[in-house]
Amino acid sequence: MSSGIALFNWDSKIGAVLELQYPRTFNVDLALLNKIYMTHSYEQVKKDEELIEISYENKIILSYCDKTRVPDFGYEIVLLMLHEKEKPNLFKIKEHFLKFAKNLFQLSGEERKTFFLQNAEIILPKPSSKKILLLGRAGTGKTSITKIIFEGWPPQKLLSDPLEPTRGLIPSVHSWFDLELGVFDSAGQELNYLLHDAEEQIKAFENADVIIYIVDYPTWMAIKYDVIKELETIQSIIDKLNLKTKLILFFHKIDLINKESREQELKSIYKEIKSLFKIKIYFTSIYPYLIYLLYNSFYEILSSFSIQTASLKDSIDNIIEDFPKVMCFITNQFNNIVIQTMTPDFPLSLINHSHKLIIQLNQTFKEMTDNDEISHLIISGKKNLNIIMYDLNISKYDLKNLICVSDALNANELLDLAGKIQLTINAIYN
Ligand SMILES: Nc1nc2c(ncn2[C@@H]2O[C@H](COP(=O)(O)OP(=O)(O)OP(=O)(O)O)[C@@H](O)[C@H]2O)c(=O)[nH]1
Ligand SMILES: [Mg+2]
Repeated sequence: MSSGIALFNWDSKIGAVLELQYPRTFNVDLALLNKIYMTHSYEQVKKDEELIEISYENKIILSYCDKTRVPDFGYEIVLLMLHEKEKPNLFKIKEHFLKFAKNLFQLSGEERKTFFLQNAEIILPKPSSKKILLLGRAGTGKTSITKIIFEGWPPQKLLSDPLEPTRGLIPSVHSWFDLELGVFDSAGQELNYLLHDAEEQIKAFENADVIIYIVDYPTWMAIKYDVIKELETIQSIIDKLNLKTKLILFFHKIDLINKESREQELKSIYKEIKSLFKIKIYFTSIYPYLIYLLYNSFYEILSSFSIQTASLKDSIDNIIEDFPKVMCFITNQFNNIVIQTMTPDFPLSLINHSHKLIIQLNQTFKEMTDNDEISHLIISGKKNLNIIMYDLNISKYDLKNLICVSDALNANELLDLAGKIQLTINAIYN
């Protein structure tokens, strides 16, 4: 049996009836449900809320029953099954579980079901870990990217004050929602050795969920065929070691391409690489006016791993779907986009424009919220564009700002919508 959460009631004729469970594959055996029911019903005289902890086949089980409700609703019990290894976190988990259970029983029918499914995965402790390996030639930008995305370094500093070349394989651990990310930065100067030494290959590639190969524009222009060969070698190592690793290409420093011909040139580079490899390609740069591309790339890569991101995105999607031309995103302390969503009618031409505006505003907004008691900022364009930045400040999950953009709603309507989203986020995370 794996970890999970379930809600069941007790029917005096048929016994335990499972009402809801999470994850869908969570299988609780009837013997266990009987045991839990017996434990709660044992002391008939006690009529309060009960949170009971039992051990069962190397698992910890918390079960909650509000006995004051039994005369009206019968025995309704919610249980949480955990691995023994969660013991050190048990106090915190109990606190969350109790809150979850109390709220759950205040609801009924569809509302209860929705609440259960939206919150179950949040309280279920499951920090899944992922490994990202960065590969690429010397000076292509691997360490700069790592510093910006995972440590919040300002891009300008990395451009004006470059880093020393990396030596060896440098691991670092970061948390991103429910994920624990192991990021491995490598040394460009040692790439050849890494790709051709069997032991080094295993050390670097083993358990990697994603390998990001970074090539910068000047390197591509100078030694395109070597780059292609290198990508082939990387793919063949993945195949040889029989790994499930996803290979992704970052085509970096696109700021160095002449602005006038950039779009055209990127199109033909994209076509050329795609004709050779079936891999995802992201065009990136750390230049401030293009950095949203880098943020977006990581947002896309990381959100495909995280159950929590998907669930939060779904909740926001449900709220905005009835509104016209809305885009919404949530940033973390490093101003990285961690959730992004939009209605299908949001004008594509406005996406980049809004991103750039918001990047410019981020620092100012941060200073305002740090120094003054400011919770949100409204920017109204001369035409229809309205932007609202909300200070979410949910530091436990590293959610900083909620940004809502609309090309159709007026400032008040958008403020209303942002308020609704904020309430939903708070309900999930607090
Ligand atoms: N023009 C431009 N320069 C960049 C960009 N990103 C990084 N750089 C510069 O590229 C140089 C190398 O960056 P690093 O991050 O140290 O490169 P690396 O891939 O880690 O290099 P090794 O550690 O030797 O493998 C530095 O001078 C950075 O300022 C970018 O988007 N555009
Ligand atoms: Mg480096």
